[in-house]
Amino acid sequence: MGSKNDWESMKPAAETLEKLGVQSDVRVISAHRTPQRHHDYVTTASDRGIELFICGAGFAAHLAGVTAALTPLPVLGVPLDSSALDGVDALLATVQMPGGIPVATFGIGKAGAKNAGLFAAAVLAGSDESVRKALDEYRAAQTAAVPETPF
Ligand code: RP5
Repeated sequence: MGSKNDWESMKPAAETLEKLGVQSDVRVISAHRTPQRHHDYVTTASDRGIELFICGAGFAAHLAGVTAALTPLPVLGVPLDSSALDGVDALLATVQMPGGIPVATFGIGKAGAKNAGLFAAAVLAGSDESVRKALDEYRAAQTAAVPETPF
């Protein structure tokens, strides 16, 4: 995420991954203010066993796009509502990638972060049976929690 203040919005991604038994490495890395940290972290990620990135940023959110420029690994972008434009600026910056450098973009804020966690797990489930099982159980529990009537 681009700043420490983004953690509140991005927490649902980490919590969802933890619930599904997927290990994550949470970092504050700014595309604009810590470009060298960003470059070093992303370009050495494969060697550390990282399989994909979830990037949350607000304002002119370049974190996900620049991450995608530095790695062939999947990049999931979560636009955050930290500016006067309530995240619409970050949404457009994240989703409107030029052809050739894809960023899978989610909704603004906490719901987007949660879905990014679920989507990341779905990607990993293709090659990890325990994650697939955890996702099945998550869905079953979610369904069971929906009452048939509001009374
Ligand atoms: C912060 O500026 C935001 O919440 C956002 O993530 C960030 C963008 O960070 P930079 O990458 O531009 O430093 O206030």
